[in-house]
Amino acid sequence: MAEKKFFLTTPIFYPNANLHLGHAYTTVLSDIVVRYHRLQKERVYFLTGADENTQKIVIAAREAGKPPQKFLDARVEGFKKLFADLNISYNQFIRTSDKEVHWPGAQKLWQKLAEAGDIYKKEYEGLYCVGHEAFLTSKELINGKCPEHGTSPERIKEENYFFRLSKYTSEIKKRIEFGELRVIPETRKNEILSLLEEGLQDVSFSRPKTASSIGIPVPDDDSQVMYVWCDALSNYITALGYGRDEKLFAEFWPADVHVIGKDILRFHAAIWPGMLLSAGLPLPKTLFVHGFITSGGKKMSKTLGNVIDPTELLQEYGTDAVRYYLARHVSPFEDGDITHEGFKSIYNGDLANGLGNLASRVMTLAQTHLPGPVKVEFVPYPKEFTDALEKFEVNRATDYVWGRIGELDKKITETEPFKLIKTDPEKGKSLISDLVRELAAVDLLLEPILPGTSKKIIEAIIANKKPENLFPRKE
Ligand code: ME8
Repeated sequence: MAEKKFFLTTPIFYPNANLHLGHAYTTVLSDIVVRYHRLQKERVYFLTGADENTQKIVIAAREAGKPPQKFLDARVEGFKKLFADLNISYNQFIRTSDKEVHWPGAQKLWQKLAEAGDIYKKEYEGLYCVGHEAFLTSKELINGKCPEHGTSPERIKEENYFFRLSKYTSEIKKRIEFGELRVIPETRKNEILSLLEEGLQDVSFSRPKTASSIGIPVPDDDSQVMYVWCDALSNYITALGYGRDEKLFAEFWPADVHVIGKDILRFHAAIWPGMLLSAGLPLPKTLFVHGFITSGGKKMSKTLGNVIDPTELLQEYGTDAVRYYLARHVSPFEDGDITHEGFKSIYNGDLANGLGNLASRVMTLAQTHLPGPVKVEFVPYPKEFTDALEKFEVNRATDYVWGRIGELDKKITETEPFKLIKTDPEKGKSLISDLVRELAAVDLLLEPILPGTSKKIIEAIIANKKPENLFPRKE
């Protein structure tokens, strides 16, 4: 049988600001899942990137006193640096400003929608929120302001192209209801189904081109540029060569999973399937929708000054400490809170005293008492662990690993190998060899979650030597 393919995407992030811990969460969760699928010997493609053709960039670049493209390049370098520091194993980083990689496919997709009769011109008046990059209804405003961004939307009256999304309401609803397009978790599925119940409105899909606007020209009409969400969503197929060189597209589309946050569910579960249906393309198999990380009980925001910068945590604690925290202590389904104090106490408890101490205890015993390295064998992953990862529940998978760490710690305390080795050296050695084998089995489970640490531990086992201090205690 041909090996299974697995195509996973993250959202493409806006480079108007630096990435914060929320963006890191989406990306680390995705990375753990793809690493697991690679270890299952599947053919994996992992896509991430930057969403650049947005009005936010024009504004941010102007504030920074830089030309937009220079501004974008610097920000994208920052994204890539962060992803390298988080050990993110993406196959491709797409930039929607890339005229060779992204634009031909975005324009081809537009043409498909037009050929299907789903694009039409209309005079439109509405309230546009740049923060959302979307029109809001007056019902959504509080005191005339967008409740999420705290800004007054612009009243815009212009002629735009519209996408006939309303036409696809019942088809999308059916696909989601019957699980052909799975929306996980159930609460998000219900949320989108009730939205579909009300019926979808057609959406404005272009904006008039102005002197300062950036964006992909609408095919056959240079006076308009594509609406940023129409442009951005198409990245999931243009990255694979749609409209350019369709080899990867044929191999990997449809996506096995789009990982997204709850804020962009509507775009991914309504507009995107609508576009694909209109173009006659298969729908993604799964949308995995995670909750939000809050800081001190509040949404992270520049104005509140409570944004948690992953770079600071990485400098202080290292790559795998940040991966560990995000993997285990943030629930993928609910909003989760993080504070600096909480991070430190978990670091000391679970990593310094937990995993780090265990690896050091076992390998000190092995180095002192065994004549050479213990031969370790591959142990298949237990079902509890694979089940959790198949469902994207990296927190449960990590709980399982820490359960095993606790058991191994307990076994050392109960069997007292440091005493046994004196009273009965043969039995003592055999016990220590067992402990090394069990450490190796735990280490294998760590590979997708903490790849750097996992490598250090297996190298120590192979060399029969105590590893360097993996997680120094923080006072
Ligand atoms: O929406 N907690 O980009 P974006 C958890 N460009 N995750 C969070 C988060 C938080 N507090 N804040 C952000 C866009 N995220 C569009 C997407 S896709 C075709 C276009 C994560 O930079 C989460 O994944 O605003 C959320 O969906 C995404 O960042 C939004 O990133």
